[in-house]
Amino acid sequence: MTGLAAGVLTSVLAACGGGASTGSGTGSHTTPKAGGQPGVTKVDVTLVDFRITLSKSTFTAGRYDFVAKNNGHQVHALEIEGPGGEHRTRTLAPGGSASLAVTLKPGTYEVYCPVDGHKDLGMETKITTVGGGASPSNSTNSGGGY
Ligand SMILES: [Cu+2]
Repeated sequence: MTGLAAGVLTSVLAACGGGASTGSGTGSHTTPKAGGQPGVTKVDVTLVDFRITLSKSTFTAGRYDFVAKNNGHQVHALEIEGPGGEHRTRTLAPGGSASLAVTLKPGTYEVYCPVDGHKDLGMETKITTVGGGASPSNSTNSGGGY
């Protein structure tokens, strides 16, 4: 008969040297690490008569630089409204552009043109921001017994 010494929880030497959370952190996009403004994602927003097109359709919470370009024949502007308030550019003449720095939080944002009537004509879209793909800070940490 062998005494099976199972279940002996010796103090596990977690030898993970300064690693962040392992696994599943990878999003589909590669964010260039080397750059001027870490963590800021640029999004191109094209305004035409009467439609808004974003260069990006999925958003995670974080900092963004929305660059609006008026490719239409009328004046347009960009407004982003949602958790945390609203942000808008100045009114842009045809051919004009402006950028808008926004920190997106998890939730739904309305993106539209605030110029009279344009929203009803179709210059409106929504984006949904999800909490960052980074795993939550505390995983199940069932270490010590009582
Ligand atoms: Cu407009």
